[in-house]
Amino acid sequence: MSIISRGFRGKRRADDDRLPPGQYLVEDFPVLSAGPTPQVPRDRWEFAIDTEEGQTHRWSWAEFMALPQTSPTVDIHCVTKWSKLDTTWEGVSLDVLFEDVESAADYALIHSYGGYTTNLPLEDLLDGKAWIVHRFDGEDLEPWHGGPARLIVPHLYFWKSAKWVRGIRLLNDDEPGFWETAGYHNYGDPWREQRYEGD
Ligand SMILES: Nc1nc2c(c(=O)[nH]1)N[C@H]1C(S)=C(S)[C@@H](COP(=O)(O)O)O[C@H]1N2
Ligand SMILES: [Mo]
Repeated sequence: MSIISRGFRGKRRADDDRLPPGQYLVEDFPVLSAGPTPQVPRDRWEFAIDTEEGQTHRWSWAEFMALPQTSPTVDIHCVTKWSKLDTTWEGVSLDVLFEDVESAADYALIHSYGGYTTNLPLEDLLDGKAWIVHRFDGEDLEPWHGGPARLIVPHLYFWKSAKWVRGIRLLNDDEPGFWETAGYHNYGDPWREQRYEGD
């Protein structure tokens, strides 16, 4: 066995540990959108969190950009089976956005410009697990990847990472979103291969 092939296998093994069951690695960045790309000018962009008690917390683009920014590096896993390692983003942790939000809700329904929705337990957005990002790989987020800003929740299948995010509604009772209504798994943990309802 040559040194080169041993080195290659060594790297493959390391990456394989980071690959959930049934996934393959890609180097490019595929685009998956259920509809046309909404055009959202930054001066009309706003983001809102609505609580189950009817309180609204709102940010303009300028207010959002003035919040503390972080640069997560994460692996992402699409239910169509591609995974991409070490993607680098810049944006605001949901922990920052939820700092002044009082809520006893257990569930969140994410809303996007263009009408897309996706649901998840509120706790999956908190404690350093999710961000609203506006830059990818050192550049402003391209419109087809969700710019001006998108959610990323990398520990769940990538359909939970709503592009063109507009707001979050907090709910006492879970409400399925776009793909969850269409037969995809309600939670979508890639490590437990929760692709479809019943998995
Ligand atoms: N608003 C919106 N967000 C979305 C989608 C969509 O169609 N609309 N597709 C989801 C799916 S299925 C995936 S895999 C990722 C794709 O993100 P990308 O196009 O940047 O790769 O976005 C998710 N977020
Ligand atoms: Mo996807």
